[in-house]
This record gives sequence, structure tokens and C-alpha cells, in this order.
Amino acid sequence: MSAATILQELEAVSKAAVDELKRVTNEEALLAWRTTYLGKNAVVVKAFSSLGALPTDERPLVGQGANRVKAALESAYNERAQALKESALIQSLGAQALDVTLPGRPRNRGRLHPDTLILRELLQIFGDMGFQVFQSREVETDEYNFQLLNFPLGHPARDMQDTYFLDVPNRGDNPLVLRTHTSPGQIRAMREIASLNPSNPPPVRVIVPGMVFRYEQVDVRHETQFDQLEGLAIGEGITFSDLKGTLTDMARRLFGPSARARFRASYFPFTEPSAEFDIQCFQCHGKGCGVCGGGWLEIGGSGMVHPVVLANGGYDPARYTGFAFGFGVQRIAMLRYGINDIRYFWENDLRFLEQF
Ligand code: FA5
Repeated sequence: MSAATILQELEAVSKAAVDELKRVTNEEALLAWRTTYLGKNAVVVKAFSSLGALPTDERPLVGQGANRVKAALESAYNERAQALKESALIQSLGAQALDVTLPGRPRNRGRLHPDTLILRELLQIFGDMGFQVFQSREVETDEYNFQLLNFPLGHPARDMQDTYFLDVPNRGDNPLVLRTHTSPGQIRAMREIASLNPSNPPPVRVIVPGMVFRYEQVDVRHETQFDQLEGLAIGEGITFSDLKGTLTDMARRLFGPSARARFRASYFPFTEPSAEFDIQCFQCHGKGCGVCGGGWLEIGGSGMVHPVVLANGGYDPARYTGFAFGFGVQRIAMLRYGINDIRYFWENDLRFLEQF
């Protein structure tokens, strides 16, 4: 075969190979293509072995031509192999994986529950005033939940807090209950602190946060399970003014200097005198609406610790006085964040939770 024929054949094969390569869409066909056009029987490989039969002066021409075609075919092969690899990757990831114009997918970030947020704020406020956190138990005895707080057996004031009793037999007049309020923590804190020095008990300044339970009709303001924050200060010379000053300061720090708060005479067996503590409603500003009823939202009860309770806690009522308060934490969060229904707190609806 002459050099001219070999070169023509190389050109034709090269063109056919490149055309065919365009139609190769999978790895198997690609390998077959490689065997045909670059394998040991390929035209380009044979062109090299035919060099010896050519006249010496034609060999460089054919050698260079064969090298050029071989390099072009190898480069076309590599390019196609890479393209096939990429399209396989795209398919395995899904077509949109490479749509660089799509906005990023935001990651869901955890956040604190409004209850936790408000509780932390309250702990900070009372911590600044020198109150320490005291943790009390959720399952209580009737004795601590009621009797030591001056609710004797059969006392009508027990009806103020509908109670969940635990079905534990043989407990007589002292059944186990889910605590209906955090006030039993008053007795437990007093007894623990008094026991440090029974003849000269140290002053008390504690707050008791925690879940409480009541068998109640659920509505916008009432849940069967909610948080309270109890406060207790015992010492010599503590008066009702200290209570007012403490709670008024708390209200200003929580709701701002223009917040309106009021004390309203009330009754609790374990405080005397007693007062409810109300904050003006965020929704109607005192006019009265579906959230508050009468323009004010009750956030807690308070009063001077009853002498019987002081004595039950190990403090001589002739020497010591004290004040106590107990707030509904969700009620405070409702006011602080403008939440108009207490049921949102435990529904776990992300549309609610994501707002905090
Ligand atoms: C008490 O529980 C008293 N232990 C408070 C107290 C402590 C008075 C110390 C004096 C001294 P009361 O039942 O009013 O009081 O509840 C206190 C607060 O808990 C209420 O003002 C309200 O903010 C909240 N609360 C009461 N019931 C519910 C309920 N079902 N759901 C949500 N919050 C409630």
C-alpha cells in the first residue's frame, strides 16, 4: 500500500471514529469503540506496522500522520469517557443537583421553647435580687401539698385546686398527689435551710420553678399542666412593702417601665394577708377581651407567709416574717410575647414554635 493510500485511509477512519464516538452513550459501547479504533487491530496501529514496507523517505510522513490520528482519537476517547462519567453522576444525584441557581436548602435549627426563654429571664431577674433556685418534687404528699400549708383535711379552699390523686393504697389521710402548685416547695425549702442551724435558722430567699398539675377545664387561660414559679423570702423585719417592691420591680424589668401592675386582695390559706398580682392585658390594654376577661391578666398569688406555715417550716413566727408568691409561667409568657391562647404551648405546632 502506498503512503498516500495509508494516509487517506487514516483520515477516513479518524472521521468515522469521531462520528461514531458521538453516538456512544454507555461504558460498554465506549470500550468496544476503543477496541475498534485504538486496539491492536485498529487501522492506526496497523499503519505503524506497515512503516517498514514503505520507502524510507515516505516513512516519516506516514509515521507523523499515524501519530496525529492516534493522539486525536485518544483525546476524543478521554473527553467522551469524562462526559459519560459526569452524566452518570448527575443521574445518580438527581437532575437538580447541578442547578446552581436553586436557593440553598435551609437547615432546621433548634431553638428554645418560649417557656424556657421566659423562665430563664425570670431566673435572671430574681437571681439579681439574691434569690437562689430550689428544686422541689412533682409527686407530693397531701401533707406537703395541703396540710402543712394550712389547708386542713376537708378545708373548702382545697376546692380551689382540683387535684390528681395517685392510686397508691393504704396511705390513709396522706395520699400521694401530683402537686397542684409549687407552694409545698416553701415547706421543703424552709425545713432544709432551717436544719442547717435549727436554733438560729438562716434567712431564706429562694425561687422554686416547676411543673404543676390540676384537673381543670382547658381553655385559653387554663391548662391541666403548667409551670409555676414560687418565691419565698423569710427573715427578720420583712414586710408587705418588700413583697410589693420585689414584684413591682420584677414587672418593670419584664414588661418595661410603663407596664401596669396591680395587687388585688385575695385569700390563700398559707398567706395572710394575701393578694393576687395582675398585669394589664397586652391585647385590650385594660378594656376587657377574650384573652383576659376583665382587662387584667392574673399572673400570680402572693402574700405574707402565714404564722402556721412559718412554724411548720421551722421558723419561729414570733421572730420571723416573710413573703411568698407563686406565678403562672405561661401566663407571663403570654403577656410578654402576646400569645392569646395558652394551648399553643404544648401543641408542638412548628408554626408557633418557630416564632421564638
Ligand atoms: C396558687 O397556686 C398559689 N400557690 C400561689 C401563691 C403562692 C399564693 C405563694 C400565695 C403565696 P393560684 O391557684 O391562683 O395560686 O395559681 C397561681 C397562678 O398560676 C395563677 O395566677 C395563674 O397565673 C396560674 N394558673 C393557675 N391555674 C392555671 C391553669 N389551669 N393554667 C395555667 N396557669 C394557671
